[in-house]
Amino acid sequence: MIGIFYGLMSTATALNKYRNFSEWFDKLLLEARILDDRFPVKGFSVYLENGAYILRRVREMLEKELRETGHKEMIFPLVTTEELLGKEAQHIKGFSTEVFVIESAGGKPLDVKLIVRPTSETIMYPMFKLWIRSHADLPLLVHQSNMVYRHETKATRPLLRVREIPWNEAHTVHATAAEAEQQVKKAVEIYRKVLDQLGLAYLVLKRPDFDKFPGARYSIAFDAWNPDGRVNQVATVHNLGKNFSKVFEIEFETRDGKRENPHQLCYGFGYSRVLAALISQHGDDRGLVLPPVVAPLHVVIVPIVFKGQEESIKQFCYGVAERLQKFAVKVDDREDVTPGEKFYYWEKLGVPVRLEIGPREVAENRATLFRRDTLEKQVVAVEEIEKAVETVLTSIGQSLAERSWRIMRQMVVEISSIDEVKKVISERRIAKFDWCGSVECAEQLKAAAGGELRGSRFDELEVPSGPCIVCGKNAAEVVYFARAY
Ligand code: PR8
Repeated sequence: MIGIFYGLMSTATALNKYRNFSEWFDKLLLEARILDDRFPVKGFSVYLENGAYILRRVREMLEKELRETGHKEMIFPLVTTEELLGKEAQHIKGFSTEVFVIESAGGKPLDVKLIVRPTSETIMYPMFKLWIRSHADLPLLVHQSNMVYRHETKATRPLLRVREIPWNEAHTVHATAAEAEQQVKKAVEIYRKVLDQLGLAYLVLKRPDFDKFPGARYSIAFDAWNPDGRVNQVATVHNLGKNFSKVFEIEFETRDGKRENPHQLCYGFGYSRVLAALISQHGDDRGLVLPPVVAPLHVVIVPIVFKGQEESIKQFCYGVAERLQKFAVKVDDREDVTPGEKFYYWEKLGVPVRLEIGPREVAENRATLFRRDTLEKQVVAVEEIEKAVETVLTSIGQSLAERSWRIMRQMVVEISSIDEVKKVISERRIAKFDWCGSVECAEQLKAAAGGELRGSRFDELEVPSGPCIVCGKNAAEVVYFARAY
């Protein structure tokens, strides 16, 4: 099975994303100007120009969806306090070991220690208490893109597990449980829409009870596949029920004059993890392969100059660039770099389309068009260049998505015994099986196979066909099991 993935290798000597994922990923981050992880504080890194650009594009795409579905953008403070963080018992339990605390300022101890937000429930909800009075104030839908800070105890990994986390967090408040349930579905659709535009493939899973967000009633998560078989949780949607509204004393007057605590949701979209998924799902041994929607540059034109014709070829290239103004286009006319080196450089950066133009193309009024995803070339007449580029960019977006979903399906293996789970995990894939729902069975599997029970499909009903593969008792659900970041 792994052969299917290895089959995608393009060169024998290059680092391979399936075989040497970590080295491939780390090297590419720096070489493709995504991120420099050498900042001397663990878990904190520098986003270089391409990484920052892609993050901004993804953020714009998500914020557009949030805006259009009625979420208001606000900006809340960076800090909370021990008292606020401690209000919800499970929440403090989940985060107390991970928070950064500011204990002094100006050389003097602070009277009230400040806690740098690990997430903003305890910062927003005291304000929601002030703002919400009656059913007319509901629903309240708020979001912000920001950085949150968690002193992660698991090994940090660039983009995938960081301590300074760029994300979007949305928080909503509803009058009824049914409306809150509806909002869970809407939030899932918003995230799905953005991830689909990026061509990413993922499983939408309802996490088992023992793995829900601290303080939530239940949690839904998007697990994107990664070439090393460890899933990458790119986003989550949590139904908080009344857990927080009770302790933060958020109340509203119902239509019939009663006072009630509202229902709440919070959901988060991890920008750095989405960036990691874009790189690792679409990239290949030559470097990044970017979906056009996030590519800083769509088309690079490389003149193949011959002695005596330098000027005419360059001029021709600029003429072609002129016709491609609606795209992000660049003529790479550096003189001290060979065309081969330019190809290598722009392929590494994942530019979706390259146009090669030499004396022959000039003579025939054509360009040779190379597409980064399939590495195929075609010859295009200059008069048709704009349309051809447009068609190829659309096709790249679609075929990247198709390829990602194909690999996602290939990675999941249905199995019926503990031994098979071990085998599937050691082959860097995702196991799917029937489970009784008990924590003991999940723990036994974790100890045996080294992965985690990620939950059951939220978006599709899957009914068990046999007993629990661990204890042999009646199975309650069909679950997915994988190693995870
Ligand atoms: C919440 N509260 O906090 P969540 N490195 C990279 N990405 C991360 C990391 C990390 N260390 N930790 C989390 N993420 C809720 C919802 C407000 C918003 C990303 O939820 O703890 C992951 O993609 O599940 C994760 O799914 C998302 O943030 C939300 O974090």
